[in-house]
Amino acid sequence: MKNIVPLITISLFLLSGCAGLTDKKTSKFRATADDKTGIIVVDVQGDFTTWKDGSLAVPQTSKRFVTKVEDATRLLKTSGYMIFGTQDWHPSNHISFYSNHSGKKAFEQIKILGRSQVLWPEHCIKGTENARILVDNNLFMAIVKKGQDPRYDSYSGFNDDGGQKTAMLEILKRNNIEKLIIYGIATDYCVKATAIDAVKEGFKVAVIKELCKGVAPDTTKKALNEMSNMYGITLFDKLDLQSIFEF
Ligand code: VGL
Ligand code: ZN
Repeated sequence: MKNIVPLITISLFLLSGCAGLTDKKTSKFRATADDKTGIIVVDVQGDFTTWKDGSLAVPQTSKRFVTKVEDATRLLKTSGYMIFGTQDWHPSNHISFYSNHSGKKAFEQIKILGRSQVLWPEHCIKGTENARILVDNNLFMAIVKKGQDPRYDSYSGFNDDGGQKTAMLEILKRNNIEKLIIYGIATDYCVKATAIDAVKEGFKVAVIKELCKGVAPDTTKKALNEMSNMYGITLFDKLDLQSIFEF
């Protein structure tokens, strides 16, 4: 009988502790990540940045922006999230380069076998300095290369336009990921395509707006609306660990 009071006290203490761990709403003191949530950093490569004077430099991609993305990624990694990356990685005869279509200019849109293709300046040619990922490579659990087949473009980190899968889905599944936080370059192309394909593969998806930059304002606005309204993707204005933990 003597021992019962301390026992009850200890049990109540343990119970409240456990509830605190499982109830996300009361987990203010818990900084560790939900291990079902992964991060995808999309195409933060020299050729897409003004910082590195890239051939396809997206507006407002200064060193300051890239540093912000890297700091955010480091914070997420330190908080326990697994970080994945995508890397545009083209051969020089890639179909998306205007220089491989005689008489065409950069940013023209053409039809190839019924698909519409934007023609880009040569960018992210495999093995070149400006194809490197500018975020500390040590932060990544895995980096998935895309756009390696000269015949197909691949904005999405999951599949190319010919329907060929990358290793992304396999890697995420192997790591038991069910939810994804996505950001990077460019909002209106590779971030959008990667986020939408992630939804199609069954992941719950959020995009962090402040950690993305788009090629053009109109397509960026459209992309954000489409992601949110047609695919149920959550848009966070900025990185906030608590909102991501509760996501
Ligand atoms: C991208 C255009 C061409 C992107 C890649 O990363 O958004 N855009 N290749
Ligand atoms: Zn590309």
